Amino acid sequence: MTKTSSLPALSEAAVVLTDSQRAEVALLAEDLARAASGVLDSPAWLAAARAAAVRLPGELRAAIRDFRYDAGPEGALLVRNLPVPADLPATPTRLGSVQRTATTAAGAIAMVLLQLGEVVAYRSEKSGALVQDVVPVAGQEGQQSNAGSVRLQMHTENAFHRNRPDYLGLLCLRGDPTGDARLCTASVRRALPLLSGEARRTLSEERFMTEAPPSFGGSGSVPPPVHAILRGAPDDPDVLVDFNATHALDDGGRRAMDELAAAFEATTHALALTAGDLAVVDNRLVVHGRSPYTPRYDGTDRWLHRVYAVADYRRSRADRQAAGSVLD
Ligand SMILES: O=C(O)CCC(=O)C(=O)O
Ligand SMILES: [Fe+2]
Repeated sequence: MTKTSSLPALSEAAVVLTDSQRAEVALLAEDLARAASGVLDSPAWLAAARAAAVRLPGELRAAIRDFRYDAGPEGALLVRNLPVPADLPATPTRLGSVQRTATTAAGAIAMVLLQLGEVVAYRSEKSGALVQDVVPVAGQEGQQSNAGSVRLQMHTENAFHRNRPDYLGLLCLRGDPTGDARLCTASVRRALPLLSGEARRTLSEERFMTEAPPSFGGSGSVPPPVHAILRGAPDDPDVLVDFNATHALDDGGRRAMDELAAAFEATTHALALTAGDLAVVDNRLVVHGRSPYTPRYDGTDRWLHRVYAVADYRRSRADRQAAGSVLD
């Protein structure tokens, strides 16, 4: 992957927990594993997780607070040395695998995301579980989904959804034993200066459509809404695009999307996550994807936990039944 020389590695700006901070997080997460009978998706467990989150080590809370204020030029925060059990079970191999019981790792990722906003899940995705597994699944190799292993195109998470997450956390429980799988992130703040004026203008116009995946019922007979890819402040816009699901309505739009793809390519960070690494992505500024790799499906494959958070919980209330955390 090409890189501009001025791009600092994400790992250079990482928050690396000391071993005593890691032990503090582990203690909080172990307490949390006993709360609400350890049932992750219950309101009582979430309440306990919110209470525990404010007791995370001060340096970590300060870093998250700064990131929430402004996610910086890279729009991503890497936290390393989080507690992940040494006696990890085999990597799940089933489609739609989720974490329903409160483990140390699940507690750790939930606490960090709860310091960024409120955690949410999607009823149509991974059965609405708050902590999801990202694992390769046999037979899904060619899918543009987290279960696939061909290159996963750069995307805004749940780009088609009006309540898409503001933040996405990916915690590595087990790294890819081949070392090939890399989480790719690219920030619109880095890509913008590489775009021509014409591309910027075109991408700021409502000349694009993003399809919902079949798991969300596709777009049915109603065409998806037309939208702009660059949104908000022209000098510091948000980005909304999925290079697999977003289509331009005309040739000019297609050319602008090609330019944007090249600008992201030139500014991509590719990170081989290892156990205890948590990548937090600001989903308004950053697109992410994954390099291709070769899973073995024998329990030793790459295994991530994924959690979503929104900055404004109230805004999605009409789409959350009984004030729960699952979005329709
Ligand atoms: O496997 C990865 O590194 C990223 C997968 C992904 O895009 C996701 O889980 O949302
Ligand atoms: Fe994703």
